[in-house]
Order: sequence, then structure tokens, then C-alpha cells
Amino acid sequence: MSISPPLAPFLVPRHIAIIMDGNNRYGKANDLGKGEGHVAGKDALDPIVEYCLDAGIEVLTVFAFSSENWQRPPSEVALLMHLLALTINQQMPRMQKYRIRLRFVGDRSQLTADLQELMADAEAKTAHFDAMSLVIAISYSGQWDIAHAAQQLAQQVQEGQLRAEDIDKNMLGQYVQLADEPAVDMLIRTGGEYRLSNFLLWQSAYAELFFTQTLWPNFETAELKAMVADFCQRQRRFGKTSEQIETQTS
Ligand code: M2E
Repeated sequence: MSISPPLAPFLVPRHIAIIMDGNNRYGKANDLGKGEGHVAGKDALDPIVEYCLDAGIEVLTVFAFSSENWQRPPSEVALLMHLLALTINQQMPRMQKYRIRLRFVGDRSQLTADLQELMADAEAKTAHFDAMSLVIAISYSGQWDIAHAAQQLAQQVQEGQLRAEDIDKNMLGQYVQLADEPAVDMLIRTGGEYRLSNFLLWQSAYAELFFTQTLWPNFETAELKAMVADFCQRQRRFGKTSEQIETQTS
């Protein structure tokens, strides 16, 4: 019998979701011009993606632009839309290099035709990659997601293909975004706020939550690595009594 058994597969997070908050405060703190915090934030994601690949994480989902972000000043919305398009173009060679599948979730009908086309093209070109999925949430909110799923089921009821009384959580769960990916295991928010802000509500039902004061442009892999280690500890304790934890040897 091995003294130190390998970690059971379920201990490792399969899906990490990140609310990348703190770009504007980073810009102010560093005397950057308006919007330049977002430019700094754009580059913070690359090392995080590489860490997740190395760690064997299957899905990384990031909140790039929420439904509520449409309320920001028009100049900031315009800059974010520009940065989104720029980032998608810049990321494509990296997706090819690392064989990452790029996906988008959110209400695309709110976006310009050009951006929608760029997103569909990026998805099509990376759909066959299987090293990891990188999911970008744009014009997304958890409540929109659930309402959108309900609308599709209601349509089927209206067409006589489904009985209302047959709808249950499993069925609704097949119509929310990312139904084909594992549920969120770890939900991280940078920037010091303690809110979910309407991110992946359905998908995060059982997620372990992590909050850090670190502003998104300052978030580094060392901190993520420590959070993943913490997650593994929490999983090991899950469902055990304190006595079992004291006597366990691994
Ligand atoms: C992102 C978008 O605030 C956003 C500005 C643009 C970059 N960004 C943060 C993203 O989240 C698209 C891809 Cl492909 C990667 C990252």
C-alpha cells in the first residue's frame, strides 16, 4: 500500500470562475489615464490562463463585461468594447498555441454585428481544441441566463412539446449557459468587494468562494495557486468530522 496516495481527482477544481474587479481603482492608484486600468487588466489574464493549463483545470470563466456594465459612462463602455475586440484578436494565436477552446456566454444581441461576428469566428476556429476551455462572459448576468433558459422551456410548452409539470431543476439546468461544462468549483473575486454581482448564479450553486483585496491587474499566479491549495484543503475536510481530520494520515 502506498503511504502517500495521489490526490483523488475530485479534489482538484475542474472549473474556476473569476470576477476580475479593480481595474479602475488600479488606474487611479497608479496615476494612469481614464480607462488605462482596463488596459492593464487585459494583460493580467495571460499568466492565469497558463497556470490553469498547467494545473489541469478544465474550464476558466472570466467576467469581462456584465449586463450591468452597460450603465457605465458611454466612453468607458466604448473603450471596453474596443478592448474586447482587440483582446479576442490578440488571443487567437495563443489559443492555437495552447489548444484552448475559446467560448463566450451572455446576451450577444446587445453587441455590435462586428463583435458578434468576431466572437462566432473565434469560437468556430477553436471549437476542436481540448486542452482547456476559456470562457469570456460578455453582456452576461446570471439572472439573464436563467430567464433565457426559462424562455426556451416556455417556448416548448407553447408548442405542445413539453408539459409544464415536467420542468424540474435538472431540465432547467440543461438550458442555462455552460450546461455542457462542469459546474463552477471555485468562484474568485478580486478587488475587495464581497458580492457575486449576478455572475454565474446557477452554475455556482455549490462553488467554494474566494475573495481578495488584490486589484485585478495585480493578481498573480502565486495567489491563485494558494487559493487552489486552500480549495483542496476544504475538499479534504468536506463531510468529515473534526476527529476524522485529526486522525487522518494523508
Ligand atoms: C478578455 C476578453 O475588461 C476587459 C477588457 C478586455 C479584456 N478583458 C477584460 C477580458 O476579459 C476577451 C478575451 Cl479573448 C480575453 C479576455
